[in-house]
Amino acid sequence: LNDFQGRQVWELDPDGGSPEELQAVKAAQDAFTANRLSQKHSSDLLLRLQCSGSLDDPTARRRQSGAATGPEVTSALREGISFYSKLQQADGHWPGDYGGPMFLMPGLVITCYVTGCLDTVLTAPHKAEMLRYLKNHQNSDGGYGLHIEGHSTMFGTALSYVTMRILGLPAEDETCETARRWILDHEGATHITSWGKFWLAVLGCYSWDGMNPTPPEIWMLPYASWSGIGLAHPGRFWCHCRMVYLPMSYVYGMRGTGKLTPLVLSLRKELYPGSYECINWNAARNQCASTDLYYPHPWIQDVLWWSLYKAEGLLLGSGLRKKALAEVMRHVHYEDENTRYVCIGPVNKVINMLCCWFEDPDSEAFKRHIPRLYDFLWVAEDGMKMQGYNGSQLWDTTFAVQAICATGLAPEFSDCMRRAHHYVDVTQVRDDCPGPLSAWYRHISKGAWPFSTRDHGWPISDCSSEGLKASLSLAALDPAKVGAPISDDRLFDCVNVILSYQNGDGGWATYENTRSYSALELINPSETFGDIVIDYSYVECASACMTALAEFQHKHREHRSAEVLASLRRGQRFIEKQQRADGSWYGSWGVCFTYAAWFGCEALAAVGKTVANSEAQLRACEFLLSKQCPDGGWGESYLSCQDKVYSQLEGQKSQVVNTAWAILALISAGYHHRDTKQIQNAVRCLLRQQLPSGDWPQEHITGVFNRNCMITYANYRNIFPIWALGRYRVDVLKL
Ligand code: LAN
Repeated sequence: LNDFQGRQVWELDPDGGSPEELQAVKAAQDAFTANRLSQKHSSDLLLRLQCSGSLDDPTARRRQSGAATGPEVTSALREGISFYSKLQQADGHWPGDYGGPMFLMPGLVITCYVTGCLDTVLTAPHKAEMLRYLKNHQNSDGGYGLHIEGHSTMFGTALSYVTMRILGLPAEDETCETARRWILDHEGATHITSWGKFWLAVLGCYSWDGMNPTPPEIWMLPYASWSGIGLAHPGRFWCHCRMVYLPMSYVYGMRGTGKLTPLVLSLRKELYPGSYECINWNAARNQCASTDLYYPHPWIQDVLWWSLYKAEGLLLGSGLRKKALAEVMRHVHYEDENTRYVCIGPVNKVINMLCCWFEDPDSEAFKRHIPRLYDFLWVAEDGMKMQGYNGSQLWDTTFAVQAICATGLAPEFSDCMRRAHHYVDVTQVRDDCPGPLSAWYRHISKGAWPFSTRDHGWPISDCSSEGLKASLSLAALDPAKVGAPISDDRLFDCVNVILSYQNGDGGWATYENTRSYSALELINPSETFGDIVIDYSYVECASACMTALAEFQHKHREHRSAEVLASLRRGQRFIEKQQRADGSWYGSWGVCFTYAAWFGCEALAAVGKTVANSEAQLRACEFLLSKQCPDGGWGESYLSCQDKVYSQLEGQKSQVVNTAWAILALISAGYHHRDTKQIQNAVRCLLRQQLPSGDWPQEHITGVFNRNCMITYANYRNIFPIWALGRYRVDVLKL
């Protein structure tokens, strides 16, 4: 792993690795393949081997029965932190596997194939590792899920199938054969979701007539809200939705399709039960396999898409279309240039690249996209995957800093803290994007922190807040050892960003303010993702912003104090309103109710609420305690996210990450002043799970987005046990 200021690029080192290390890699790869149907999660062993020099026996535990005494907890923490500090890179960030979704790599491979750069971008080892990944993540029924733990879907299966074929597997290969059987048994690839239709159309094995329109002309609608229609302007969409449909509307609007190669012609035969020529494309527009359907189209979409479908006859090739396409490309270039060609996410990254190629195959813009493809690739023992972002560098680093500081042992790890400080320092965004911001539908960025790297640079409410909290924690350490604190004016800029992000409902959304009404969700055409159209207020984002403001106010009483106080009061009301009758909060970005409980309790604690003076805190704790497993921990299934009800893992098996979140929630609510028995049981559970090296095992997937798609946070298994044990050590054991 070659890294610089958070940029992560895996390169093949032909002379790398001792014979023992190479053998360990091979053994880890084989073990994954042998267990792939029961253990779908890689443990990021390539990284851990590279950094720590050896691999643990994942079945061996550090101690048989951990007693939650001071010396036991402290030594578990020392071992946990020293192991984890070995994974830190020289630039100060913690890298880690950020894979999980199965629909991303196909976009990259199809884009490279269509633009003719497949063999220059992907070397033979890249392709071999990608194929290893695809073979490993096939479900037992032959299909592929939306994400690595999910049931088979047409979206996952048809796209993975096409990817394997492009990467060189013959149709007769057994993996291909079983996947193809799944596709044909489920009525063929016309039943893929709309984003899948898009990729197949780009490749040339699906007709543009079978796609509901995404006309670029929507960018020319008036934006102002008094015009009514302005409330549906794409500039008001959630930035991820906006930035995906932007380049998609360009490719759709010009019907961008690659060359009809023999492979493409053959795929036309392989993907459908009948003949390609006889497909009814108009009917195919609205076909979607029941396995894929998470958000079915409301009837209003049928009316809307039908009208636009008819309008396409007039728009295609018109002067208006030309103008709209040019306008869209201005925004594509702006996004490319302001993210240094990383782009906001893995979907628009490759569609933007495709747009640049369709606009001009010899363009500088297209060439600049290529080196940034590698920023999204990650390799682990399950193979090479495309990640959900260019990494989670800043996010993990700010959590790691806060976790280690919470243990009271940070002075023993001052080298580690100094490096982390450096990363937090260089990753803060120091300027806004070029203006006028409103013309580009952008929020301010000056003073914010992004999720991954400075190069990426999109500001986020809760990443800014975690960046601010980490900076405050670091400022409390010895500057001679960890470096001079970030200056006050830079912290003030961050506070300014956080305050600017608060919504009318008192909550905070992700990258921007909420810009329109939730009724817009009626036009969410994705079928498989929920709540993508606008940026909503979230408990997690609100909590992060509130705790950051409260901590900031502690140290800087004088700065904008009236505004900060008013903001905290409005935030408190939002958090209380979001709490369900049973005391729980629904988590949108982690699994799920245990994740949100941590945020909910922390937010209330930030405004002085504990179980001693708050009904809401007490109900939150009682909810959590009602879900504690017999082994003392918590084990929540990802099904909680899609079903929106608490879902226990089979066999009531607990997970270290859920357990740690629950402990953090209970302690922040002050539950330990009432009773410590349940918390102690949970702490013992974390101690028992620790591996001899100080690591914790990788268990089920812990991240989520848009209700239905899961994403891996490989660092969480280190960060949260350390954080929870640390708070137990300081707040409960008073060490
Ligand atoms: C992320 C990753 C980080 C995450 C947190 C900061 C943890 C969260 O608190 C706020 C939302 C945010 C920023 C987030 C939003 C959705 C993202 C960007 C992702 C989960 C990473 C990948 C995902 C993105 C939408 C994937 C591409 C798929 C689409 C449907 C466009």
